[in-house]
Amino acid sequence: MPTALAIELCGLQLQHPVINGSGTFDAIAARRAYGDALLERFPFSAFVSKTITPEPRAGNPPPRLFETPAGMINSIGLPNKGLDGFLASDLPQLAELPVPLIVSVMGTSREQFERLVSGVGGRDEVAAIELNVSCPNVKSGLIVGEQPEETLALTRALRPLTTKPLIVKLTPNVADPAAVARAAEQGGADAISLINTLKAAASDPGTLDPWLGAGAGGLSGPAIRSLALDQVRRVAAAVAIPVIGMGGIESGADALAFIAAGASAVAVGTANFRDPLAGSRVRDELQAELERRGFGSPADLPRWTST
Ligand code: RRO
Repeated sequence: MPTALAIELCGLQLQHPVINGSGTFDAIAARRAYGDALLERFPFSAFVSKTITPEPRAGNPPPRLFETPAGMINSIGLPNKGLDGFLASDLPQLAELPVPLIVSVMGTSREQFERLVSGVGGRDEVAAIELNVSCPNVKSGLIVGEQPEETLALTRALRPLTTKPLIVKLTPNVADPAAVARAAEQGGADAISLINTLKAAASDPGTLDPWLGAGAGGLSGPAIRSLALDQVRRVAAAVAIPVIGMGGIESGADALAFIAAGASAVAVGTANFRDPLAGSRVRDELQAELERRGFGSPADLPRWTST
């Protein structure tokens, strides 16, 4: 019997466990490039938007990218149209995607987060909200997610503002991500996603100055996969809510490892830049892997956390 990949993730019915990492797939540009073919073969079972902020932002000065061995450093700096621009221009287009929409939001204060969650949470087109408390490229972007007490207070304050599922996106740049995850769960989060990028820097080989315009950025790709797997393992063992695992996932075997480590769903990020259909390939390979091992569904896979 073929493996059934469908899962339920904090109330969302998903056709398979593979979604995208926020900011790694521009669905609006992809629709322009591929037309309705994108909708017919959409690579992910839910779409996570690029993070938005209350006001428009231009982003960081260039250069914004650096290729590393087995990875990439980004210093994008959250360019976006702001909440009003997003609701007016991006949301109607993202609502045409054939999968549930998760909107990623980031504020630099509790009030800003409240504005974002109220603004986005009231829209029928939005299935869930991801709270980005882990951006390495904006001053104060990391502060909440580095401290369990701050994460608890923020999640608690936002929880009553919406009935939509709240997913808290964690930074790997802390000693104890499980403590932050527990705080988010205690504050009322419905799921945890991790990892965001690791703080990193690159040197211009000629001048030896910092390569990135902002001085430093966040590392992603296969270079961080083992670290991500360990953090997913630790967080999944610490909370009862579902965990969305990501960090350098490029194949069905990678996805399977994250699920075995305790993830309920996985996200493909950096791999999308090289291959916009990476998500579909990971899904197909995951299905083949599960079938080869005789599992009827991802939930049947024994978890590290249950051993
Ligand atoms: O826009 C970015 O520079 C960015 C964000 Br918001 C994030 O959460 N993680 C990242 O690596 N880059």
